[in-house]
Order: sequence, then C-alpha cells, then structure tokens
Amino acid sequence: MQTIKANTNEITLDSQYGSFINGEFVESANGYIDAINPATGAVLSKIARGNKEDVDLAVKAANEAFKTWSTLSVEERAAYLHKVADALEENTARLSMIECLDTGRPINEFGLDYDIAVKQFRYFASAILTYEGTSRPLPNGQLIVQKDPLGVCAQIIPWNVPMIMVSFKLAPALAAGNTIVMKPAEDASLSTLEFAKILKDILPKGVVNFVTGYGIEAGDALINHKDVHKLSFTGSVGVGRLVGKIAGERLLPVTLELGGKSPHIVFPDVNIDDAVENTTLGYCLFNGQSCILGSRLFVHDDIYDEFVEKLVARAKEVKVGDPTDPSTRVSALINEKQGKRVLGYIDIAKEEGAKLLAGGNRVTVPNNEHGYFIEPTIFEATNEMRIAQEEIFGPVITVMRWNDVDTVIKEANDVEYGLAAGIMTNDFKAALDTAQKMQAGSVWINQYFNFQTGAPFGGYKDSGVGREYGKEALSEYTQTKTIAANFNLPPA
Ligand code: TXE
Repeated sequence: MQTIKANTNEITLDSQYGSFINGEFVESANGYIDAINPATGAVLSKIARGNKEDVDLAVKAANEAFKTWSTLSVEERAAYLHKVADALEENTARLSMIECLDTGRPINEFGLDYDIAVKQFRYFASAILTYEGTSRPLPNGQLIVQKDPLGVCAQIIPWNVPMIMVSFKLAPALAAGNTIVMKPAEDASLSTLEFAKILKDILPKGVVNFVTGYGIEAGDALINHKDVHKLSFTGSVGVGRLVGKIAGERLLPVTLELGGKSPHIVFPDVNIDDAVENTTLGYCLFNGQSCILGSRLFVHDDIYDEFVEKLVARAKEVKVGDPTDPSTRVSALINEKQGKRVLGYIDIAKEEGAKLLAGGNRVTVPNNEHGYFIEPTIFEATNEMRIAQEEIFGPVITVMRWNDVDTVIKEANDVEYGLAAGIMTNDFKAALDTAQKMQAGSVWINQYFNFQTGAPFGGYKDSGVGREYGKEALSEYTQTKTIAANFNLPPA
C-alpha cells in the first residue's frame, strides 16, 4: 500500500496489482510495468505485465463463468448491473482522483466520465429487459426467434477515458449474458484495477477478468485466443485494422471504434460568444485526446474575423496546469510519445504553411516538470494539409473559412474518418439539411459532445465498425437463433 497526496486529497493505492482473473488478483509471472503519473513522472504503482499464460487463465475462467452467467434471467443480470452502477456512483470521487493521477487529465472532467459510466450500467440493466425475441404460432407448432449471448468477449480499450471505455464495453456485453476478458491500456489501468476490487464483491467469479499489460503481449494473446467468441476494440486505426483482420480470418463478430477528425461547421447566424465557448470546451476536453474532437472548424466568412479573434483570446485564457487542481482545464498528455506526436504535428503544420494563431508550445508547470502540457493551439489552415486530415490527439484545432454551404459540406466530408460532426446555427432547416449530408456516426447541433444515454455511438468510414452506447450495442453482443418447431407428429 502507498498513500499519494493529490492536491487536498490523499489516495491509497496498492504498491502493485496483479491481473484480475477469476475473482482474484493473480501475481504476474512475467513481471510488472510502472504506472506513471504523466504530469510528475512519479511511479504511482506497478501493474502486471500480462502474457499468454495470464490470458489463457482468464479466458478459461470466463468460459467457465459463462455456463452460469448466460443462464441467469435478464432480471437477475439487470440487478447485478444496478449494483455495479450503485458502487461506481459511491466510489466516483476516489476513482476519479486515481484516474486523474493515472491519465494526467484535469480532475474537473471526471464528473462527466463517471456520470456517463454509471448511466451506461443503468441503461443496459433496463435495455436488456426489453430486448425480447419474437414468436408466432405455426399451423403445426411454433416459431421462436431469440437473442443468444456470444460467449467470451475479448475487449481492448485505450487510455484516454478509461472508465467510459470500461462501461461502454462491459455494460451491454454483460447484460446480454456474455463474460469478459478485458485488456486495459498499459498507460492507464489503475482506475480499472480499483474498479475490479468493487466488482469482486458484486459479480460471480470469472464473469469479468482484466489482464493488464502491453498490446503486443497481452493484447495480441487475447485477440488470437482460440476460445474467445467476440472481439471489441477501441484505439488507433492501425491496431483496429489488425483486430479486424483477425476477426475476418476467424469469422468472429467484431466491434471497432477507431479515431476521428471531426468537422465542426459554424453558420453566420450564431451567437459568437456562445459558439466560441462551445468550441473551446470541445477541443480542450480530455486535453484534446479524444476521438470525437471537433478539430476541423469551418467558420463562415461573414463572422470569421470576429469569431477567430475571440477564439484566440479565449484560448489564451484557458488554464493549463496541475491536473489535480479543480480550476485546470488543460493538463498533461498521457506520455512522452503522445507529447512528441502533438509537438511533431505542430511543426508539420508550420512547415506546410498553416498560420499559427494561438499556442503551439509546451508549457512548464511547477512541480509537474515531467509532463507534456501543450497550450491550446489554433492554426489557420487549408483542408488538404496534414494538420486538417490526420488525428493529432491533443488540444489542437484548425480553422478554415467558408461561404458556400455545398462546398463546406463537401470539404467537411473530405476526410478518411467519420466519427462525429458539429453544426452551429439557429436556422433549424439549415442544421438538419446539413446534418443529413454529414458522413458521420454522430452529428451534434449547437452543442458539441452532446452524449445522450441510449444514443448509438460509432463511426462511418475509417472510424470503425459497429455501434456502442445505445441499445444497438446489444446486437453487437448477441446472435440470433431461429427455432421452428413442428409439434404435429403422426402417432408412433
Ligand atoms: O493506440 P493503440 P496508442 C489514436 C490516437 C493516438 C494513436 C496512438 O490518434 O494518438 O491512436 O495511440 C492495445 N494487439 N487513438 O498507441 O496502440 C494497447 O495496449 C492487441 C484513438 O495508445 O491503438 C491499448 O490497450 N492490442 C483512440 C489499445 O490497444 C494492442 C484512443 C490502444 O492502443 C496491440 C487511443 C496489438 N498488436 C488512441 N497494439 C480512440 N478511438 O479513441 C496495441 N494494443
């Protein structure tokens, strides 16, 4: 055990965590990885460097647990999910601080993360009760169409929003009667492992297992395991393609949520101050490490100069600082690799001729010198530039000018991704006409990042395959069985 001072709080963590397999934390035979605070560089704890042996044990436990979990009534599984939601709610403050220390993200954001996570468990506890099959009488018997669980689901999640990811993947899969082996990201596993302690007291053994470690070891062993029945992945496009390829070869159902480079279109009739605020919150959230970031901002010519002037002024007011300070809005990126990637894109943008309007620098924060703190950064760019096309995953946006709606829609869609899009206007018809034409899985009008429980979430184009968050996610975790019965047999 070790106690860590975090602003005015004290957080107690285990000095090391094994993988969570069959309801127990299992010692790692393959060593441990330091869990680093991205802001200070301090070692918070150690997590198991899981490998094939750990994955084998976890998959075996999950297959065993499936035999019982899948036969529970939907009411029983719903009751379990409500208990998980209650416990998550009770532990929000503590888990939020752990996640803040582990990810480097501002503490003030986690109210949102945990609210979404709690609602996910409650939503799927209810949704499963109405996920009935169908049945109709036949002249000689009965036709039954039912939804069966798939079995053991292999789920791999990234580091940017750990508990949101955990809830997106666990809640529908568990509700539908599956059991899980999840691999959290090696850079941010601590809140998930502390959550495992909570699950240990609620769920039967083996229903949920967490194997921590590197993608190329634990992750690779998991997606290639012969006894898993479903692959679900959130992360980079490159690894997503690999997961999709394995699913294709093995004919496993797959859900992929990959990155984004989302357009945000501002019409000339908006309240400029509101729109600037909405935009700023949007690109600074999660330190910009968000797949839905509205990073390609298209502003109408008529308001462009005033809008951009205000956006730049607002960027300079955003507090960049210690993640544990509640007044901080932008803090440390997850690790050095990500920090260098973001700074690299800033250099690329300058080389390509994009005009730097705000930010662009790494900031030194007292007592947090280790961290990659990047100022909110705004570039004026053109749509073909790499900075306007490639996912950066940092607090960086590009601004572009438009004056013809058909042209801006074409430009907005001219990107390989299609996860989200934003539109700001008071003209409802223009908003809906534009929304219809956006090639994106989610379109938000007048409020970027408007996540509503039950609204399906996922990508068009390279942003992924399948949907999470809404009821559709249940079909990602079930298979349909048709039973046609003839009871009208001739006497023996
Ligand atoms: O992602 P990876 P990284 C994007 C974002 C970011 C970039 C790189 O642009 O800058 O990806 O981030 C596991 N087999 N997104 O390198 O590598 C890994 O251990 C099995 C967008 O962190 O995709 C981790 O648990 N698993 C994204 C998870 O995959 C493997 C969120 C994600 O890591 C594996 C994160 C392998 N061969 C990054 N290799 C989003 N959609 O929100 C890695 N992993």
